[in-house]
Amino acid sequence: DFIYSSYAPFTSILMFMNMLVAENSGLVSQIQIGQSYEGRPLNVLKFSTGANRPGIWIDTGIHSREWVTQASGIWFAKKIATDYGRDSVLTDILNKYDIFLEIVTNPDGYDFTHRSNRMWRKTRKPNPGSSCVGVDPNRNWDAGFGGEVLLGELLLCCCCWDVNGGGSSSNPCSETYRGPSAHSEPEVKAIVDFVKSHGNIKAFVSIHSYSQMLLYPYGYKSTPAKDQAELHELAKKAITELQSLYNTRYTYGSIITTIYQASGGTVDWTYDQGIKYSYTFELRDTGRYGFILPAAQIIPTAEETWLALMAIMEHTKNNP
Ligand code: 0X9
Ligand code: ZN
Repeated sequence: DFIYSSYAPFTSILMFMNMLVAENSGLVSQIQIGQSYEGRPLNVLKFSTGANRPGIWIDTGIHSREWVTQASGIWFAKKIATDYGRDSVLTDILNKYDIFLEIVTNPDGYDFTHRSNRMWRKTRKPNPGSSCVGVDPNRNWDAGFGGEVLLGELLLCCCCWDVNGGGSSSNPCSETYRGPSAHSEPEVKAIVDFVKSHGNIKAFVSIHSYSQMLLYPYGYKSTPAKDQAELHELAKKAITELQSLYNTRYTYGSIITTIYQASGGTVDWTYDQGIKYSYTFELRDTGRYGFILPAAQIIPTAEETWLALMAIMEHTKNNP
């Protein structure tokens, strides 16, 4: 059986997904929404108990080095398959909503972190005219793409905004390189096309590490989201649930006020598409181990995060 308490390479995760589908064929299926630059499948697990349901989306691993997120995604998949028909709250959610889970959202990067460079974050597409590889897939979305110049920056720094101002970089060698154009990365475009063609996604949760934060839009501008009050209250409830298990403390708030300005981010785009419950998690820890979180923390991290996800999904279900 699959070992949930260790970090698995890409091919083992593909085998895990195939097994989960084979063992739970009445509940779980697999959709390939596209392929990565290097040709790996972009597979999404679909948990569904009926036709024409609204959807809840969860992705992990869009930044490849954030290994606890892909590992938690695997645990969530098993948890959903196990709890359906046993846990009344999850059963109720799945009787009304489909859940879509993309575990390895940046497979080329993930494979690279296993083979060559454990700290690789970006995609693996070459950049013409540069020896540096890859785009930050969390700066590549069409939401304030390229960055909005804040008033303070305008006053203090009238010419440097294109270097890194506005929450992304134009330099292909930067870890926050936004890419040549919005949705230039196939890994991002595949999700964009999926969300648009589905047309009825009600919650979108994009999972990163680390910092122990639960964040909602916006990241590219300081204007509050129109649902800020509700998003804030729900974030508070979700982190309270999370903390109840192992006393892990989270901060929460909008991206720009809680972490930093980040433009072209995933959940800003989904929110502007009309998906009200758009959230980003930053899982454990707060910096002791950072991205290299010991494998002994995978299961506790997944367990506590699941409580927060359940709070978000239940609220989504109760507020159609
Ligand atoms: O910088 C990022 O992309 C995220 N932090 S991380 O350490 N995981 O790289 C935070 C960005 C906030 N989220 C969005 N803009 N969606
Ligand atoms: Zn990240």
